[in-house]
Amino acid sequence: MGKNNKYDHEKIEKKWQKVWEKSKIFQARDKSDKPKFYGLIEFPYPSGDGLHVGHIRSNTAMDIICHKRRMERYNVLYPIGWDAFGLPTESYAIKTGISPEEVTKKNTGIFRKQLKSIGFSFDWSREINTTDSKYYKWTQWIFLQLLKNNLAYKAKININWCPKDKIGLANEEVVGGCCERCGTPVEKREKEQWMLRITKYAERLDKDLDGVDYLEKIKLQQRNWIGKSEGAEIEFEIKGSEVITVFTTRADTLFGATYMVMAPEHSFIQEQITNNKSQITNKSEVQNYINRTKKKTEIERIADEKDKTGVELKGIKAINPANREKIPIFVADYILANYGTGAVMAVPAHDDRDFAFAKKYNLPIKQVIEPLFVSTTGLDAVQEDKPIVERNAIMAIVKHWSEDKYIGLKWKKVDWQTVITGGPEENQTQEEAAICEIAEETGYLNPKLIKKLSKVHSYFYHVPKQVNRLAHFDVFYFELKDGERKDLSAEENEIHEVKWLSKKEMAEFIGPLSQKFAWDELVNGIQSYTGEGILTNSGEFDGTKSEKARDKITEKFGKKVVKYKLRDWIFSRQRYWGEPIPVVHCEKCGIVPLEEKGLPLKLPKVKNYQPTDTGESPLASISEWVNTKCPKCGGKAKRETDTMPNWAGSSWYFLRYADPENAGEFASFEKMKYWIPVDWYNGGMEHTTLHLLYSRFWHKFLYDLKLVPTSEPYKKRTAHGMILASNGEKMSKSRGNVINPDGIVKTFGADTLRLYEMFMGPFDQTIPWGEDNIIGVRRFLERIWKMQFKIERKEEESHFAEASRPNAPGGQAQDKKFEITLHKTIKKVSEDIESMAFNTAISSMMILANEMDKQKEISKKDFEIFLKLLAPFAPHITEELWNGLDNKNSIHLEEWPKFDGSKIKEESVIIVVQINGKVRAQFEAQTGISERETKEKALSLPEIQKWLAGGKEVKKVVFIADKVINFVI
Ligand code: ANZ
Ligand code: ZN
Repeated sequence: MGKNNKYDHEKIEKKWQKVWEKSKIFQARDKSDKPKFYGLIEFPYPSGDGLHVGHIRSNTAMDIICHKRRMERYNVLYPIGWDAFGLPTESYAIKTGISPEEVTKKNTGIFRKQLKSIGFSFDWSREINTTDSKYYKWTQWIFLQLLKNNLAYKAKININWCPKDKIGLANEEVVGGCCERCGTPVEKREKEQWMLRITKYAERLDKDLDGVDYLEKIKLQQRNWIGKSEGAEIEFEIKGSEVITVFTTRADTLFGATYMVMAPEHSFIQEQITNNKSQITNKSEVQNYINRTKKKTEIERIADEKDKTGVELKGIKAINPANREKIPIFVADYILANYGTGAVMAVPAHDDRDFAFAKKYNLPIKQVIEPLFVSTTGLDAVQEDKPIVERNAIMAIVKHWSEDKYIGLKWKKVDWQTVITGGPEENQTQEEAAICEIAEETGYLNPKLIKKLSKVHSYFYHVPKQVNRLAHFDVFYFELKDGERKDLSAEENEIHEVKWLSKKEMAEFIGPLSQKFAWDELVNGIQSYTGEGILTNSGEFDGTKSEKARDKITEKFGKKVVKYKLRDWIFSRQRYWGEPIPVVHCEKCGIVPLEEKGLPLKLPKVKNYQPTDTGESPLASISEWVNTKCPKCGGKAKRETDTMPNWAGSSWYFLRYADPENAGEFASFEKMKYWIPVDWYNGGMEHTTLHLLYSRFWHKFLYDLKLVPTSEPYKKRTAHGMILASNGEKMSKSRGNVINPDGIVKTFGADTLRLYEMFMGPFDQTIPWGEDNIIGVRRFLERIWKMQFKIERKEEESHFAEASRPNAPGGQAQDKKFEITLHKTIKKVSEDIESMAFNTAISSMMILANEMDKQKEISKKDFEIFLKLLAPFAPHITEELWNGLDNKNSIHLEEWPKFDGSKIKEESVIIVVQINGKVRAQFEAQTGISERETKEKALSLPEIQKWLAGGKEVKKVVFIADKVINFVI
């Protein structure tokens, strides 16, 4: 074998890229006996910057997974294409006069060449391009189906308008009130727009998340974006005019609604200020206020936490339906027009925003919920199966006669820190009971009642009595007149210690939540309480728990409703470089869809790509194209000149990969039945709200038409962390900090770059670019390269072969150790790839390489196993070395190594758990268990939890590996 001593990456990489392309080993088969695996990455936008290192990180990750699946004998689809409509291309065209088509062609050419130079195992035979009319024909076709099914409509709406880009922006494209692309402050403009009724799918888009395997944080983002909220609509009468419906999630607080607030855009207000008969006496003030709020963006309106503004509608009142009280009505911009009903009942005692507003405008604050604190953790957690015993009780906060200090009780037998509490004897008022308890528990004889605080309730498990206690506390604040004190009984002295504490110490000292609440109220005054509790000041509902009252009050005064924050999708742009919307406006027939057989409606050539100042698309100026005939009546008609947003093509591209050449359908059902759903989709967190939601919506719609086989497009979705520039900024051309991979590929090789990017840090974390360690990764590959000269070519020497032979002669201790390392590495790499822990997979291979290096000779089989593990990460060098070992077929078609579980069984150890140096528990664990795992496991033990009950803080952890963990509390 003519071995070359030098690791010539350039030669090797080019050579194998050619071989793979010719032998088509990475092409997916539409029919196969093998199970299928469809791995997907977000197809790139071919920008003028070229590929950047961020693309390589995410593409390599999915490439590794797809390589492993092929070696696990799956029929793998790993496709690539171009999401090529978009503003940067258009802006470039405006600047240079070069057509967007040409720009796109040039840019995709660059991207393609770059991607190929990295050696990704894409199935290049399925390459698609959203700007290809053979592709967008089907984007247009799907739009027509949406139109036919009443899911597309035109509406005049207020849109966010970027005056620089001259483009309407979706809410999500507005960041901090500015255009996401160029940073220009966004204005409001009323425009007629195409809309898609995604809201019709809100419930399913939310609910079906239960059945997919997305990262929890992605599900959460989707759920927050959809914003499902279950509540009630309640009608408030307005004397002499009409009824206003409010939306509330807290109907239980209805009796505490002391005023009403409406959004400035609410139709009632619009109507009242133009109506001559209206009783409002301060119309011009109201009108002025409305004009001022128009200038704010939605984000500013809700973000203005501190400074809530509003104006009362003087001369009219609303009636609270629960207690028939007349309450004032305000217009305020913290109420959004397009959420709920655009009007709310304000309950300052139990809502933070209303509280701030009420304070500012001096409005009544009426408490209707008394806090109820339920213990759910620790020894006193409520036990469902135990009886409930109710009891009236008192809580007393007591201040020193001359200092700013307060009494805290430190309990001696149990781990409690409290204020003074107790229960009344018969014939005793609550106040008398409190004075008695003070004397009994502390000996102080002369307390003076200063004030009563809010009543609180506490629900917990009473350990000595073995019942669930529901205690209703009256809370008193006393100041001692003097220090006169009787002696405490010996018995009492055994129970607790009396401590004098400063305000600051008290806040930290008090354990129970109900007592913390009382203390907080004393120190900071009454705040809004937004939690659950027990009703008060609410007529027949007094004493009812808030959750239950919510239903009962809704039943009596309103009706149950579900609301979503999700809005319909603004689906038009006044730009050139997008899919033309395939409809005409006929003078007689109105909006008429083009005939499906006439699709695609191609983008015409224009001379000028600049949008017009009236905000119309450049298409509007091509009269030969605009003026056309109506497909229905044959009369005069004008084409729609808006184009689709760049989210359109990406809403269904994964379907097209299943059947990219199909001219008769967007994809054949049979092929989709095989390939869909996507088994694993990885992409950026920045796309987990919009793109993911939009494509799930289109997919569900197509599913309803029975055109796709599943109701969800993606089985599994994960996300990568972004690569930032070395100074922590986002990489972008305008900042001039984009790292182009070409130079690195040339100097170090694609394999080094791939491996390096996967080794940089945890895959899901954002990471700044740095090249310091690239040389280390390169040296690792050079060491592997040199190992080929140490191969002992006798099959018997393989530890792997031995592993599968039960009676293998026992080797030396060194051999045994290597064998364990080998099998551990197989296990680690296999598992780490599945959890996308690529960096730790690589470090385990580095450890194995060290072990191999120590040996004088390496068996061929062992080396081959190692190469197979490394192959998905560094496909070229492994292929070359594999080939050098006289293997005929590609390493990438070999079988993925399996580990032998019996070889890696580890001894277990007993870990002792201490609290403040005293042994309190122990447990069994695997040798080498990490500090973090030890800590987690120890803290979860009930014997340990009980020592930490009542919010005890762990101050220090002492860890001796495989032996002891000690918590200092
Ligand atoms: C009375 C109330 C009492 C409320 C209380 C909360 C606490 P989510 O959970 O996000 O759906 N609200 C309703 N429509 C609104 C609008 N257009 N703009 C601003 N706020 C609006 O929020 C629902 C709650 O937000 C509703 O419940 C309402 O205030 C407010 F102790 O009604 B609530
Ligand atoms: Zn017509």
